[in-house]
Amino acid sequence: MSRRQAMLWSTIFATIALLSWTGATSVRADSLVQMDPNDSAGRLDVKNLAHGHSRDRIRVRHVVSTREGWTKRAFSARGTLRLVFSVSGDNCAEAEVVVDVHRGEWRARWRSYDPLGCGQHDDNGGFGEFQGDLAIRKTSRRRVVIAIPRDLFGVRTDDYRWAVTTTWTCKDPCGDNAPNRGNGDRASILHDL
Ligand SMILES: [Ca+2]
Ligand SMILES: [Ca+2]
Repeated sequence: MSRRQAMLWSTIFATIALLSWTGATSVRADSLVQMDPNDSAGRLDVKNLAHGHSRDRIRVRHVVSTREGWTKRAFSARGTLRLVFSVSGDNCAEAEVVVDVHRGEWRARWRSYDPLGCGQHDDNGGFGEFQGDLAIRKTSRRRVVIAIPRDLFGVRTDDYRWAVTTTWTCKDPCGDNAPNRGNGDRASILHDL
């Protein structure tokens, strides 16, 4: 096994261990680690994404890991982080989770996104009202875990996909889409709920 392969497996095992540790998530066949290349400047260059379930399967856990660390203060001033979701089978995002800092604490909120689908924005610019706060934990300088109740995904859970979009204010445009076949309007990691 090459050194690079060894490092990759080390990362995968570390993430699986994290999933097990953060709320007793079971490692199941429908858990996944999706790597993303070093393809962005700024501190929110995504290294890998992971998902899994809570033991009771009520919540779906999403883990975003970056190559560099980021503090709450720096993120507030310079960063954005969004998870986008498609549950309608068209691979176009129609919901998102927006991460921010509110009153000094991490916050993650769900809202509908482009509900008419595939870029057909409604009178609200495509965004619905935020629906409550989700469970979010910054488990290290480089990693955040967000748990989403399955109920939010609706009844069509056979084609649930997600992706992550980040931005970071820096000299040149900074930001990342992960995986690279996803972007702000597409969600391409298939997750069997
Ligand atoms: Ca990346
Ligand atoms: Ca990327």
